[in-house]
Amino acid sequence: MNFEKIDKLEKMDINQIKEIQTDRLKKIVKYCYTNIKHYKNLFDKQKLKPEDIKSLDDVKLLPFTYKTDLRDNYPFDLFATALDKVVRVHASSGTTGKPIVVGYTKNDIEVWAETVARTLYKGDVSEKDILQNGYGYGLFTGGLGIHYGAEYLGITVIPVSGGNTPRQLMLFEDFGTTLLTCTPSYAMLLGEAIEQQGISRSKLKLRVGYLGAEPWSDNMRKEIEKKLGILAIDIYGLSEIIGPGVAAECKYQNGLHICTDHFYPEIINPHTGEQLPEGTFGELVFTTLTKECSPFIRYRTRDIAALNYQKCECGSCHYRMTRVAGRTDDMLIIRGINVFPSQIESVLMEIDGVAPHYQIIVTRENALDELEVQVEMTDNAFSDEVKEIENFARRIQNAIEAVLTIRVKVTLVGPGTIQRFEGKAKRVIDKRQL
Ligand code: DLL
Repeated sequence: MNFEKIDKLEKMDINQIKEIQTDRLKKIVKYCYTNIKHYKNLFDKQKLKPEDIKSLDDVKLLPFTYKTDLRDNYPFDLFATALDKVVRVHASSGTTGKPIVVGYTKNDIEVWAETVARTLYKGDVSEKDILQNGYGYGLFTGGLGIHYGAEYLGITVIPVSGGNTPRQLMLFEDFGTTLLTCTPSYAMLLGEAIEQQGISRSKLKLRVGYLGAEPWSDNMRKEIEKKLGILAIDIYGLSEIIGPGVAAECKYQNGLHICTDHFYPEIINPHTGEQLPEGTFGELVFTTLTKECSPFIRYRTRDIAALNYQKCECGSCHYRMTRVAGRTDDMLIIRGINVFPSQIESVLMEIDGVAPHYQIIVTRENALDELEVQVEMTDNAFSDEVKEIENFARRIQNAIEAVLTIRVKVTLVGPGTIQRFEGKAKRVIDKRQL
């Protein structure tokens, strides 16, 4: 079902892609100007006319859209269509106050299903596959987004949502689940539960996991692949742009292919707004090229990544993004040094005896920032010998300090102590009053 269509979209050559992008860009700019007051005001202030946008290069003339614009226009003021054309809304909770809201027309839902289908397609799927969807159903885009994409390909969906781990394991065994979709932290938890229950992996048919919605490292990927016996594919998306379906790795696991005929990507310097060349890390910015209800021009994701324009081994010419290296707003500044939680995770995952669970705690004492990393030990590494534990903690501390170049305190905790997450993990607790 729809496989041929997806295959064609994924195998378009670069000239075809650029032609479609240029045509769609011109149309969406005019559409936003005509249908959304916020954009008309911005364009008028800048003395910019939709007709000034003639090529992809002209994207840099366009104004940015920020998360605060969505918050300021809560709930529906940025919608380009009347509510009677809107068939669904989703919302993503911000760290403060009201959520940000996005709407979908019938056509938007169709495009979304197609883009998620393109994500799933990358794992060599067929109608025979059975997908267990562990992303939360509800206002979060993960559950329903994946669901429609899987149905679009005729895959059997188990809409189990997140949580209730014993039931998840039962369904793996009884229904013969082949594809798993959930956050990487939940996949890890499921892998551990399988080990703890002594379920033999030969009894499971799990083959591919489509994991995303939160940052994770390559080392964590290896751990998950080993525990679940799957190919773990990194999938990326955000509610503002559509939800899941924005980008996904193929089986070569060498960057995430963006659906560039729907979402036009740029990397910019987050401080100056200037476009950055291929391969340079900066803030990822997207212009939606086809959305009807919630189109956005140059949306600032705050996610840090780089772009790769080269054709992939899998044959796709759609630009790839690296895995997300951090967020401009997740970056901790500790005693003046930029620290990304992902750097700490990478170090931890390379050390034997460390479980893939940790918590980063930042405090400020006498105007001095202190960074503490609580690290969970595996059963094997856990010891009653104080000296052994101290040596182990020092080894971890040295490894982290070598990467971050600042002092850290490492606290080792026993197996099963650090909080587990069924959805997105919260790894950083910043207690500073900044
Ligand atoms: O997390 C959409 C999604 C659902 C993606 C299911 C993948 C799978 P939001 O709740 O709006 O949407 O959160 C979006 O999550 O800006 C990133 O910071 C982060 N994020 C999403 N995917 C990844 C990933 C969904 N693969 C925000 N790696 C984004 C790192 C990710 N961060």
